[in-house]
Order: sequence, then C-alpha cells, then structure tokens
Amino acid sequence: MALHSARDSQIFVIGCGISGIGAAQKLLKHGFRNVHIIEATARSGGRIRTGRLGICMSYLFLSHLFIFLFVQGHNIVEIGANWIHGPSKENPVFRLACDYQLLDKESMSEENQAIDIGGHPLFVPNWFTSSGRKLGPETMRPAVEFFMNLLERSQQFHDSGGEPLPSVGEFVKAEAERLAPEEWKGDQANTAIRMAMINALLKKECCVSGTHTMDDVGLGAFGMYKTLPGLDCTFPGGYEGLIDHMMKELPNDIVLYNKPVKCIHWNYTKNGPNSKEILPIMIECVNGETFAADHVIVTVPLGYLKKHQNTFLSPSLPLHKMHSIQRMGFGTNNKIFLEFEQPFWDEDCELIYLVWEDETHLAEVVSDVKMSWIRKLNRFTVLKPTDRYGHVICGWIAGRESEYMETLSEFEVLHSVTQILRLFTGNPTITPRKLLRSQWFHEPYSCGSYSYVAKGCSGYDIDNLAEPLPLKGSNSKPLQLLFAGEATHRSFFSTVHGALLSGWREAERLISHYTPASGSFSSKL
Ligand code: 6YU
Repeated sequence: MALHSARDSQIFVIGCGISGIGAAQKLLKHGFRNVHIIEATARSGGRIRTGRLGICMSYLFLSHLFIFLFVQGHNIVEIGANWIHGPSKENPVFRLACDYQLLDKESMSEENQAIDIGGHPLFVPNWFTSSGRKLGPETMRPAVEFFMNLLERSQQFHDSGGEPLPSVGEFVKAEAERLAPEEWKGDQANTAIRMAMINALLKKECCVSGTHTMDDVGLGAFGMYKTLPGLDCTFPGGYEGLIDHMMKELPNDIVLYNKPVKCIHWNYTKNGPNSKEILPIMIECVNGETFAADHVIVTVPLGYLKKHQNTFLSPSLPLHKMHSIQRMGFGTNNKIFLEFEQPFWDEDCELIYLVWEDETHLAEVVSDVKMSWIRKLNRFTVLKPTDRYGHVICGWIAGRESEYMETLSEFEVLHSVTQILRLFTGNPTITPRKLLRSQWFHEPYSCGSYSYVAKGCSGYDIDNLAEPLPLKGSNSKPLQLLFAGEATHRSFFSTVHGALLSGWREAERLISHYTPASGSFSSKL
C-alpha cells in the first residue's frame, strides 16, 4: 500500500456538530489539507441549535413583487444545549466563548469561575402543587437537602465500588423510604408532601441524565461524570454563535451539507475502474454519491448508532463494540417554551417546580403514558434576564412521555400545559401566548438527546465506543475509523465540552499517527 503524507491523506469527518467541527479545525491547523465534513442536514451545530420563539411573518406588496419580510421575535431560545456546564479555565467551551467574546462580564468574572457547587446550581425556586398550593421554604428545603444528600451518596460508589443496588433510582428510593420517617419524625404532617417532592426531584434527574427513569442509570458508574468549577452560564446571543465563530475559521467549502451517509465501507479493497490508488474506506451516501478516504472520524450521535448499527458500517462493528453501543444509555430530554403576557411566578424566581400531591409513593415512571404524559413535565426554568427574553419559561420533560409528547400537535401540547398550569397555580385564567417545543427523539439524525451510563455499564463501554478500527494487531491499514462525539468521553459525556474534547482527541490521534519527516508529515507505517 502506498505511503501517504499527512497533507495528502483524505480525511472525512461524519457529522458537523461541535465534535466534528473541533476535529476538522485541529487537523487543518496541523497541516492536513484534505479534510472534509459530511453532514446529513442543511446546517452545522447538531445538538447546539438556537431558535426564536414566535417568528412572525408579514408580506409586503411592492411593484409587482412579493417581498417576504421576516420580522423575528426578540426572544432567543436554545432548542438543544443550554448552558456551559462548569465555565472556568479547564472548560474548552468556556475558553473559546471568552476568546470569541460571546459571554457577558459576570459569566467571565473570576468570582463566577471559582464557584464550585458540583453541577447543581442553586436556582431560586417556586414550588406549586396539584391542589393549587404554593409551598413555603419550611416545607420544601428539608426535602431538597435530603434528596441532594442521597444524590451525592449515589455518586460515591464510583471510587469505592460495592454498590448496594444496580441503579441510582432504586438506591435513592430505597434510602428515601428507609430514612425519611426518622428524618422528618418531628414534622409528620409534611412527610407525604415531601415524598411527592422527592418524586418531582427524581423526574428532574431524569431530565438531567436524559433517561426515562433513574432506575435505568447505573449506580456504580453514576460518579464517572465529572463537574468543573464555575457557575453555569448561557450565551446572551445564543449557543449557535459559538458554532458560527468556529465555522468562520474553516474553509468555506469544507462541509458537504444535505448528504446523509448511508454506509461506511472500511477495509475496502475493491479498486474503482479509474482509480490509481486504493484507499481503505468508501463512504456511501443516501443519494448514491461515494467518497474514498484514508481516515473517517465518525461523530454521529450514539442514538443514531444504536438505531443503524447493523447497516451504518460494513463490515459490521466488532461484537464488543456493538454490545457497548447497546448497553450504553441514550435518552430523550425535551423542552417546552412558553411565553406569557405577565409572569405568574415571583420576581426573583428562577425555577418553577410542579408537585403532584397524590404521588407520595416513590415511582417517577408514569403508568399510562398517553393519558398521563403531562405528569412527567416536572419543572420550568425562568429565562433571565426578562428584558432579554420577555416572560418566557422553559418546561422540561424526559423519557417515553417526552417521546409521546413529540407526536402530539402543538395545539394539543399547549392545551395540556395550560390546564396543568391553571391547576397548579389555582389561577383559571393563565394563558400562554406562544409555545415552542423540541422533538429530539424524532430528529432522524439525533434519535434522542444525549447519553448516560446505563445500568450494567462501566467506563469500559465508553472506551469501547471510542476505540478506533481496525483493532490493534490487525494487518489492515490502521486508524481507518475513529470515533468521537459526546458519548465517547469518559468524564464529560452528555455535554458540549465533552463533545469538543472528544473531537480534539481523535484529531490528536491522527496527528500523532503521522510523524514529521523532512519538513512534511508521513505515515508511521
Ligand atoms: C451542554 C447543556 N443541554 C439539552 C438538549 C440536548 C442536548 N446538551 P451532534 O449531535 O451535535 O453532531 C452530530 C452530527 O452528526 C449532527 O449534525 C447530525 O446531523 C450528523 N449526522 C448524524 N447522522 C448522520 C449521517 N448518517 N450522515 C451525516 N451526518 C450525520 N450540553 O454542555 N450543556 O446545557 C446541554 C442539552 C435538549 C439535545 C444538551 C447539553 C448536550 C450537547 O448538546 C451535546 O452533548 C453536544 O452538542 C453533542 O455534540 P456532538 O458533536 O457529539 O453531536 C451525574 C450525571 C449525569 C450526566 N449528565 C449530566 C447532564 C449534563 C448534560 N446536560 C444537558 C442539559 C442541557 C439542557
């Protein structure tokens, strides 16, 4: 097989999310010239997507021409990633956002960077219950502290091992049932409502982990996820601004848009009629186009791989890699944005919780998804500052109920959410004036929101996902397929910074595969 210089080698990145963009950027900076990104959709950014709530369209008729004037609503909303989790020096997304001057002063301050609260920002809450009550701090604080303590304990088995139960959900529920009577024995009148609050908090954790139930999240691996210091912050102009800036640093024609990849043929030995050189990979797109490559960095979401693992690669993946893809969790977390004329929440409120008073038995799974999906909608974040966003709240819903919500019309969702808000606030006139919801499960190139370490999984499953092909020891050309994307990062899976670091990691793998020789790179083999 011919020796390739790095500059000549044909590299394709599949997917133009932040991991793919990061990988391409690093390779180009290191002198690789033939780098392309193949993207299924018409846009860059993948699960980083900024939208606007309520685009109004008006038509102007002018000299026989229709001019469509799009007047955009002022409120930016994040359909996908929301925050920089742990915005401090160690976080590469934070560093880039600072370099591109995309954050406000407060988010960049040393003070904010130093705050270390283990990934649990202390938002000012309002708690509403299904009988139209608003709970006071004396009722809610003990339940929140109790729950946070159980969650912290759930994270400790990663280092120590010997987890008593297989999942976080089973552990938290068992410990809550065991300890609550003693914990609140002086205040029995509030025990039932506090158990219902714990149910609401479990539903919230389903959103954080992107899972249907915390019973699916592995207790032993829960602590693998690492948090960074810094008070989570947002992008005032939208997360997609980060993507726009990164894309500006790449050549204009680097991305081949609207080209879903159907199958990556690796260890591909057939020679085309006119090709002088055999490249080991042939990328086949859905539209029939093909591309020959030396190396492919696969960054498609784990959800997509799970759904298409039998057809996306030929030959298929080795069994241990397939099993890890099946074992790892990938779930749905959706958002429902609502805009109001006037707020129904307190001025300082940042988070609105909904507590079902009849849910005193601990089980965060809703039994009848179609009838009761709305019960899984557990909280709303209030978008701040108000002068930037208007009176907008963002509802969170995870799991199969969330997937079912995606199948309903916007009108049906609006109707159900309005009924719920009226019930919980005791105010029969509350009426949202705009709604926008995400539908991540039905996005054909995401197939859900993000990954989690499922029951029975360990860090080795993530390592298996990230392992390049062919496997070490094979006689075939090395590093044909490399794997990046959020689900391949051991400590920061499910985040934007994890995705970016994984793209850089795979670019580095290729860079160190080619060593400098007489002023240019050449392959080690
Ligand atoms: C973060 C946050 N955040 C909310 C919601 C979502 C996500 N995340 P991409 O998918 O971006 O790119 C792949 C590309 O491949 C894509 O463009 C496809 O079109 C393309 N493709 C697919 N198939 C193809 C084919 N066949 N051919 C060609 N192209 C193809 N992260 O840091 N802060 O606030 C949130 C949130 C609703 C959906 C998030 C957040 C996750 C990030 O968005 C996500 O990780 C990255 O954008 C992924 O980038 P990528 O390049 O890998 O893939 C203890 C413990 C618990 C652990 N969890 C802690 C929770 C932390 C996560 N929190 C998330 C919360 C929110 C609100």
